[in-house]
Amino acid sequence: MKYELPQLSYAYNALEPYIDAQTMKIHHGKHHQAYIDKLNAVLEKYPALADRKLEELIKELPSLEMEEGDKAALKNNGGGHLNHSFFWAVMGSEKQIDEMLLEEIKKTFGSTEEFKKVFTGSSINHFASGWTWLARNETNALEVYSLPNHDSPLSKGHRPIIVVDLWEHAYYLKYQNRRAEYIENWWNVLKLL
Ligand code: MN3
Repeated sequence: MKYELPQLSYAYNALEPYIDAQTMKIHHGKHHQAYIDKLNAVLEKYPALADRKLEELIKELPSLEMEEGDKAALKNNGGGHLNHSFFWAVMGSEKQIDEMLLEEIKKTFGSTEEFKKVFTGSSINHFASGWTWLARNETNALEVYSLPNHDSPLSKGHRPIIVVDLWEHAYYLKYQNRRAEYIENWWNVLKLL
């Protein structure tokens, strides 16, 4: 199966002024597309994996029979595809508050504000490229952490709940080096909270 760029459920300018249309256009149309192209290229060499779910391939990566270079390509580009698809889906111009998640966040972190502080702190302190996640761990509890490159909580057996892209291509046009300002604004387009 060839992977294709998922359509966004909103226009490139829908997240303005917090995320600008130009950034969205390049991020979705160029960066995400490039990960998909490279993902398709590496999977073409392994017909036996063609029918497997990408989530499973990422989770089982260490045990897959692939050349190491191809494994790295699958991790980076498969992760790139999954992470971006997930990132687009948690954002929107209209809030769709998940009340149950909100309650659980309050129980786990004390308050929504405290959760945002923890999540923002993790994203600001993360060195170089990566993603900050709210994920459900193996005991079903909520955890906040950042992972490098295009690594995914799926590799740890965790389930992603919320994610923000920390790669400079996600914010550099509008915010340049000001990652903290990007994250602060990004909360406005996270539709779940
Ligand atoms: Mn990105």
